[in-house]
Amino acid sequence: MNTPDLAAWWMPFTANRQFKSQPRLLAEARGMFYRSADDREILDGTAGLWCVNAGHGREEIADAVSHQIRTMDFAPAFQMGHPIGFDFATRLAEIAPAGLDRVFFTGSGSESVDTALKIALAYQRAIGQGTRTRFIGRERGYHGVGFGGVSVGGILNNRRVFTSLPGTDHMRHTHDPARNRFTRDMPEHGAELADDLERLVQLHGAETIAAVIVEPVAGSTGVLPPPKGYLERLREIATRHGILLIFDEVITGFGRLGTPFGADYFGVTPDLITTAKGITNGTLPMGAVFASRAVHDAMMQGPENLIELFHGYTYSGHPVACAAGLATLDIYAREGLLTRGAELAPLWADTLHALRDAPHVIDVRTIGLVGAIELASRDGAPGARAYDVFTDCFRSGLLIRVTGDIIALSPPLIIEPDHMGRIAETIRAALERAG
Ligand code: PXG
Ligand code: PLP
Repeated sequence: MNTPDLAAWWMPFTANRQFKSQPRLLAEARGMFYRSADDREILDGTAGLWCVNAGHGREEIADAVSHQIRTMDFAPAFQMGHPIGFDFATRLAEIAPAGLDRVFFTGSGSESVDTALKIALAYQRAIGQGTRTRFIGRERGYHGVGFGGVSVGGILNNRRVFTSLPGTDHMRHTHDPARNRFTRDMPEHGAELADDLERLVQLHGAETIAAVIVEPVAGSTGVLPPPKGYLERLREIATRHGILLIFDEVITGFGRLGTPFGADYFGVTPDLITTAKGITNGTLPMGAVFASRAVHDAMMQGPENLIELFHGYTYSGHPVACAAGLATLDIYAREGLLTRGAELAPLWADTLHALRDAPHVIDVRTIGLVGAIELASRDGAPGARAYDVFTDCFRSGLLIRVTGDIIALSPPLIIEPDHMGRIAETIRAALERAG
């Protein structure tokens, strides 16, 4: 392998100096596998970064992208339009949870979150509720890295250096290992934690709160499925107080739980849904916010010659990303991938829960085709053990994600049972070596 010069790329969410002293480089990808730059096969246990839901190297997407670049590489979407953008929005609306069929395009999950927060403010003002400017997030929430997303997010390291938007507050997270250890699907205990929204209403006044944002299943902070009844309760409290409910489905969207969206899985309908990642199978950067008719239509009231929402990105509805997205939706439909996770979830859960007796394992959580294996931390060195397991797995031919001492798994939705076995065996062997 010709190692590239590593100096210039200041890498994201990476310990740059440590990484560059011992780089892990991926060079090719096909189906369930990467190939490392030193020519080893690496099983993809993370769908890239929770995004390559249909598996790697899909020819149909490559062809659609190539064709679109040749046909029309870019077109502005401010006071202009292009058919493929409308076609893609229509197709997305068809698979969206009922009623959430108005689509605003962005370029990433972080942009989707900022967009949804801004729509919430604009909507509240449009209906004469302009005092509602506050946002409620949740501890251990991840909503990307824009200032809006960081402010409603609940991850200390993502927040401490950066100033937050004023007027944000947080509910408690729902992770309660003492009561809910080794659960499959939704934990039994914790629905009452949704009452934190009621508490914050009592503290700040409902008339100051525009929206509450949560991930239906917190992903990046270690796979935290919602307790039974929690999301229903949150919905009820938000509705009662005129607060918009935003589901951040950047991870749970596009089949991850075995339903098209998390809203479908849990049977709870939010007012806005943020998405990205799987929308193009990770091939091109894109995101979308799905808005309810009520939110959308409330914004379509003033004089028709005025722009209703002063917001948008150069790349909103990028035609090449739309082409990738349409080809992706075709694959999802043809191969039944938006619901395949439901068939595979029981075996996936069995496979991961069988690791409960492996060294250092203190919890296993599974839902849909997501899983987490939580490890006891080494004394005085949080995260060190999981990092060792991560590098060991990579050497042994498996890509996993770790956050703190939690291993997070989210394989492509084309996974087969033998891949699951290989994931579990590789992790077990790494845990046995992990000290
Ligand atoms: N919301 C949620 C729920 C996410 O998971 C974002 C917003 C931001 O999306 P962008 O496209 O701006 O990154 C995300 C992204 C991890 C990991 O290791 C998770 C994400 C991104 C990178 C790493 O868990 N999620
Ligand atoms: N900064 C400058 C100077 C710009 O002109 C623009 C867009 O025109 C932006 C930032 C925003 O870029 P984007 O629309 O890709 O988010």
